[in-house]
Amino acid sequence: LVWDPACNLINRQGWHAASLKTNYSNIGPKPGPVSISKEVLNALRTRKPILGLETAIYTHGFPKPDNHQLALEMEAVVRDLGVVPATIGILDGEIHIGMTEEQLKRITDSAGEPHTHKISRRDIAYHIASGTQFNGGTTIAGTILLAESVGIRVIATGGLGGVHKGGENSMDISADLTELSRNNIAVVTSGMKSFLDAPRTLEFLETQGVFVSTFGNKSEKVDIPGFFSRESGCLSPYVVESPEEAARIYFASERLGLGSGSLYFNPIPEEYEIPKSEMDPIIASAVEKTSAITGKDNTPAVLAEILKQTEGRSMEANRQLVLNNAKIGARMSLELSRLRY
Ligand code: PSU
Ligand code: MN
Repeated sequence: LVWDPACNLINRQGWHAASLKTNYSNIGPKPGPVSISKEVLNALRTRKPILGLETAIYTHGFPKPDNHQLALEMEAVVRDLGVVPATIGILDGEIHIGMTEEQLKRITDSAGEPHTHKISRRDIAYHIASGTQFNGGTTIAGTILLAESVGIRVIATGGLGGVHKGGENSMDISADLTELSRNNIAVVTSGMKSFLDAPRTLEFLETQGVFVSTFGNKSEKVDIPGFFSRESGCLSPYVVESPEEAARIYFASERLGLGSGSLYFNPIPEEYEIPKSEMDPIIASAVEKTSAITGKDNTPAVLAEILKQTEGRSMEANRQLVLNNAKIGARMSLELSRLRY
């Protein structure tokens, strides 16, 4: 990141980003596609801790109007801990890093509309080149790459994409995994649902050099979590005991210049857990019913079917775990600031 004389932020790719559009005349002939909110820009300048937040969960995970409520709550829990939230997504063809309340309302309101798309790495350029046509909820992959491009290093999310069951034939492997491997970033998530192939996902992440850990007690064997349930039947390669320890691990990777990311699985709080034995048949049936839907539409279709089959019960679990992840991510970001400066 460099600062031009007009105090605007320019990232490695040469995008410039300004919160004040009137400043564009000072920094180049054309405005860039990234708009950083005043609050986030100020936090970057003054080295305040920031936490990046994804938006695919609002556009393709949670139904209206709960998605809007959740977006507000996510920002509130982060702010309560003294960290600046940076909700990341696309509105009217423009990338936003940090959204105002009005912008959060607009992106959550546009969930389910035909011009609101799910955005991963491969989708971004098209949606920016198409003028003001599209809104976009960024997946973990999309959020990682945009956060990293402006220097945001910790993001909190709900569920991670992975290698789909039968992925050895279909080759359906979420770009979340490759994006984790190519950016120096720390991601907090509550695991992947059992419609994914957890062992193959772990193998893939190992090959890609991604550090994988789960919050828990080092003296016990700890599973990577299964999203709605704390167990997955699959042991976590590493166990970390606190957000502060997680921040130290991430900070070491940054100082080493590894250039690859790290994952911190945070199991759903016990009181909100839906047992694996209860979720597994529902998920199996959801996968079966949506098997004809391929590509990027598959994950949202499975999620919608699970919501239907749990009669909305999965939603409260999802809400609680993602809010908890925001808290843990915020504490990591606080500690990272302390370690760095
Ligand atoms: N799993 C969930 N909830 C979600 C997602 C996955 O339980 O909201 C979203 C996340 O944004 C994740 C994306 O990054 O789906 C993965 O999609 P795909 O499998 O198409 O890569
Ligand atoms: Mn996929």
